[in-house]
Amino acid sequence: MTRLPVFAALLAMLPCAACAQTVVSKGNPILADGRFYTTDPAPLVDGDTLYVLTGRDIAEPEVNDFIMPEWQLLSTRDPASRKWQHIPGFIRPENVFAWAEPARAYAGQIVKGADGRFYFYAPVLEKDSDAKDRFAIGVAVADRPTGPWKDAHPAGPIISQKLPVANNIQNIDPTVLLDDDGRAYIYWGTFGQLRGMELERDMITPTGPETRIEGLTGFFEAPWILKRKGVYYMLYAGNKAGPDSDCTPAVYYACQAWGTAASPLGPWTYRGVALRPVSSTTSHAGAVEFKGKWYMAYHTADAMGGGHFRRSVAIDEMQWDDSVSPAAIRPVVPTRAPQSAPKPTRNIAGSASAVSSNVVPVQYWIAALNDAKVRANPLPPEMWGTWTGNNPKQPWVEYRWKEPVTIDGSRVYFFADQPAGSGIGVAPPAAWHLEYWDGGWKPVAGAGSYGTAAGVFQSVSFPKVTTRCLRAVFDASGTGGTFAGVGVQEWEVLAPRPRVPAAPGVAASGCGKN
Ligand code: FUB
Repeated sequence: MTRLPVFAALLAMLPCAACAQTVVSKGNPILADGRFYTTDPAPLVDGDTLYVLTGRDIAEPEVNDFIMPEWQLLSTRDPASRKWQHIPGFIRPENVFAWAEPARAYAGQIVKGADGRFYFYAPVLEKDSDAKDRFAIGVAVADRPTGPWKDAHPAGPIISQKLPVANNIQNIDPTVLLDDDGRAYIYWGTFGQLRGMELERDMITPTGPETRIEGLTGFFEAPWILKRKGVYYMLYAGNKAGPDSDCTPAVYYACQAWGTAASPLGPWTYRGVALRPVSSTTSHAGAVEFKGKWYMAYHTADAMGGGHFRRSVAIDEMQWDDSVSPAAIRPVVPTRAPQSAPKPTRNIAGSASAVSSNVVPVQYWIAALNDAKVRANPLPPEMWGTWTGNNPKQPWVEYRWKEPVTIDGSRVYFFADQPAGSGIGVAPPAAWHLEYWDGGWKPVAGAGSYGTAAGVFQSVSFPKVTTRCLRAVFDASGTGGTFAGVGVQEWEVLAPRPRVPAAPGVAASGCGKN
């Protein structure tokens, strides 16, 4: 061991209350200036303080990966005051668990035990394991939420692909309930696999059996267990996707869904959606009662420079509907810190509603067309696309405005994972053009040549037209009746002069028949 890890390990043994920095937040996300991204919130109430354990994303903006070296701690005595204590660098996996690798400090939870001590359930990578997936769940213990923390089970994890029984899932996202009768239950899992198991009263030792939890429709990951008025509630990231889904239109995104059970290991019943999809593709939440009010903490991509892998914790009140049985979680209304006024722009696409010729496959999201975001390394829902494996020859997208608009330009940003001319994958279109509605669809005259290369904006300008509906029509690339998909990250429509953007469009009726 070199000196540095010894020093870091010694630091981990010190209580970290002294490392706290005071932050006065402007609203959600709590830490919004992009210096510290906070993820995977796990709230905990102890006495007069609300703690929120969080992870930390440090991925560069174009990196699509969870680069998460450590956990952080936020705490407040009054969320309405917006005054928080922030302990960055709170715990690192390798400083507490000798058997763990640095990094991948995924979603954990701190729970107060019946003995008054605090138990930290942490998914970490096991250093020396030949398991196919080395994620495993360790438990650390402390006398205070701020630590110092020590491994409560130094022999290694309590759950892995080998323990307490063999499983082939990714063992992450633990959540633990200490029931009123002193029995404790742990739930964990991701990629649609949810497990539950009783723990001994020591909060550490699995008693088994490891149970598959079924009945929670669309379960993807991030379970959060809570009990209220004798009913067990499970919040979770659900990704049941589709145009008519109550959860999410695009499969990469998730809602916070919830279900209930009359006993801790089920059977469970799906009940509904507690939080609509947020701006990050992952949705991870925890809910607690604090000083007579319920709060849901969740993460979003809303901080400065934020993204799907640069997430930040927000907190809002969560209300119950006690007029029904079991009591229902009312959908949480997300709030944001006041935002500065939008800058004037010629792009009026944001005030239109978008439709397309295709039934949009669930990996894409048509809302990406006019979200004013272009990314170097987009995920599929950051674009509209047609790829299904059997791709249309001439798809189109259409903007509809509530009132006629006068326009004289447009810009399209194509996505491609195949070269021009390809008939497979997603390729730049062979050609495209604009049509506007004027009692019938008419090609926009005088637009000159339409560029097709992907990865840059392709601009056209043309003499003014006034219309309520505009289409971009694409000739898909390909030969012999086999066509590549078309992908568009952003489609802008330009008015002659900049103006303050109007509010996002409400779906207006179409102009033509289809
Ligand atoms: O932060 C890493 C992973 O992303 C968590 O474990 C999941 O719940 C999701 O939020």
